[in-house]
Amino acid sequence: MAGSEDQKFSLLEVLNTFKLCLTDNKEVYIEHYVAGWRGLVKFLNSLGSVFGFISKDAATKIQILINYLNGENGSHYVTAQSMVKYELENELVDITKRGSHPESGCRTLLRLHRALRWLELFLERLRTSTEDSKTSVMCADAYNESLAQHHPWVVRKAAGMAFCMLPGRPAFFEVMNVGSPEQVVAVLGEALPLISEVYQITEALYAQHNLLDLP
Ligand code: 1Q0
Repeated sequence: MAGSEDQKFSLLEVLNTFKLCLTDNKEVYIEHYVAGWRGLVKFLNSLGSVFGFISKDAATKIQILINYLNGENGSHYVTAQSMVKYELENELVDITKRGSHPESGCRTLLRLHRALRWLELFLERLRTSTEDSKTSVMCADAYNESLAQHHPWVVRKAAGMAFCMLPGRPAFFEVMNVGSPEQVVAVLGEALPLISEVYQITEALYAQHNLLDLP
C-alpha cells in the first residue's frame, strides 16, 4: 500500500521541495531544485504519453545536473551560485555559440529556469481560474508569455498540440492529489510566492553574469 502511495504525485510534496530550495543566504540548492522538477515530471507523465517529448527533455536536463552534482566536482554544484562561479572561472560554458561545452550546468539550468517562469504563470492562472476555465488555454497563454519566445516554430507547434490534450480543470485538480478545489487554490497561493522567489533569485544571478541568452 505504501508503495502505491509513493508513486502518486502530490502537489504538496513538490511544493515542499521548492521550499527547501533556498539556503539561509538565499542561494538556490541545485539538489532541491531538480527534485522539484522531478516531481513535476512525474506529474506530467501521469497525464499521458503525448507529453512524453516534454518530460523526456526535462528528465534529460535534470539528469545532466544530477550527474554534475554526483561527479568529482560535485562540491561546486551545490548551489546555482557556486555552479555559475565555478563554470565561468574554469571556462566550462559556451557563451555565444555552441562549442565544446554543449551541456554545461549553466545552460542546462537556464532551460529549466525558463520553464519555471512558465510554471509560475500557469499556476497563477490555475489559482485564479473559475470552474469553466480551460486548462489548455491557461497553459498556452502562460507558454506564449514565457518559454515560447525561446523555442523554434516546430517546438511551439508540438507544444500547442500537446496542450490541447490536457485534462479539464476538475480532472487536473484531482491528479494534483491535494483535496477539494478550494484546498488546491489555497496550496497554490502558498506555493506561488516561493516559486516566484526562486525564479527571481536565479534570474538575478544569470542577469548579473550576462548568462540569460546562453546557446
Ligand atoms: C501541463 C503541461 C505541461 C506543459 C509544459 C510546458 C512546456 C512546454 C515545453 C515544450 C518543450 C519541448 C521539448 C524540447 C525543448 C527543448 O528544445 C528546450 C530547449 O532545450 P535545448 O537543449 O534544445 O536548448 N527545452 C526546454 O525549454 C525545457 C522545457 C522543460 C519543460 C518542463 C516541463 C515539465 C512539466 C511539468 C508539468 C507541470 C504541471 C504543472 C501543474 C502541477 C502543479 C504543481
